[in-house]
Amino acid sequence: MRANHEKRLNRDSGDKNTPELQDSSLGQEQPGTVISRFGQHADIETESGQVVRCNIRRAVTSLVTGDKVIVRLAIESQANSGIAGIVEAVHPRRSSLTRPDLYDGVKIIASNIDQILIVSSVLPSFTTQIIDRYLVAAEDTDIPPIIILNKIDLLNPDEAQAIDEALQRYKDIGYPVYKVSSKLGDGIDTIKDILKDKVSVFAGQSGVGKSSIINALLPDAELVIGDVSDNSGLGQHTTTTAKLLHLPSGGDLIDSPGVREFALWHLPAQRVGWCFIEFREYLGACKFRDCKHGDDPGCALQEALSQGKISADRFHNYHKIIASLDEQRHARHFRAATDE
Ligand SMILES: Nc1nc2c(ncn2[C@@H]2O[C@H](COP(=O)(O)OP(=O)(O)O)[C@@H](O)[C@H]2O)c(=O)[nH]1
Ligand SMILES: [Mg+2]
Ligand SMILES: [Zn+2]
Repeated sequence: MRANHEKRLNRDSGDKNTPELQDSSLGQEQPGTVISRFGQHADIETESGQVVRCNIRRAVTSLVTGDKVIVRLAIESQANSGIAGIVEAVHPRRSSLTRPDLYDGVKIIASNIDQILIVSSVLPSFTTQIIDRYLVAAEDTDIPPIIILNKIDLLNPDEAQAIDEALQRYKDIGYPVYKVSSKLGDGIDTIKDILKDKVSVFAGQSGVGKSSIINALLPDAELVIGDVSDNSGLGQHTTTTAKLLHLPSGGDLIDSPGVREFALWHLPAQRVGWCFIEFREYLGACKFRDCKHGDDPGCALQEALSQGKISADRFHNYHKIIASLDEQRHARHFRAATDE
């Protein structure tokens, strides 16, 4: 099957293994993009902009929103099935977003994403710890993150200064930072520019204003209102149908509650350290290979901290994240055990 899959990617015509659509009723292979995936079907957008509900070849073992595919459309519409084509093959992904799945480990929810916009705000209160958790999650996927501070209309001068200092630390290590108010419309044009020609996702804690920003970008807001919130903890029973949306101002958004709340779940401590991008140059330089970067002697990170080369806040958040991941892991083991 894999060989067939390869062949199809090379635009070869292959065998037939679906009863619903016979090759004789299918047109030429053509490129498409997965707009949305529903169980055994997917909505595929062709290059002409047509969106067609399709079956999926068995050889295509994984298909998610954002995937670039090869599709063949039915020549005659299939009476009463609503199925009008078949996904023949999927191109390798240049990036993918994952979420925790209690039994399967990693589950891919969307692909081919260019950037993650991490939204924060002053209400719920501004915390670098949550920003760092999202940054680590983004770095782990290798998708460049951008930090957005929303609700700047609510900032009082005292808060503003403390927050500016915190945000400057992110700029110093190379992250783009933007301040907006979806309420007043401040900065929304800048966000539109950032999104142009890219596939983006918004992520962030509930209440920071993700829906509000997306609604400001998408006048046709019906598409994004009415989120079903994910209350299932690890989310393995949630239907997270991520949807790819075209923005009128240019660029695409992949959105779903699962995408927005994509988060850090389990990473080995070493990987978390690597995901703090400014720590990278010190990793491996500690005296002990298994250095926990706590009070271990000869710790290169502690040294960098004492020289002011890394920020105390980021270092603190690193340890908080490691501690919380340990807790989470224990909780999950416990839950898995009691589920039996
Ligand atoms: N003052 C102010 N409130 C905002 C702004 N953006 C969103 N909100 C409010 O924040 C709350 C949460 O917004 P929502 O978009 O639902 O956040 P989400 O959970 O991240 O999608 C709502 O009451 C919004 O009206 C803003 O720029 N300024
Ligand atoms: Mg929302
Ligand atoms: Zn160390």
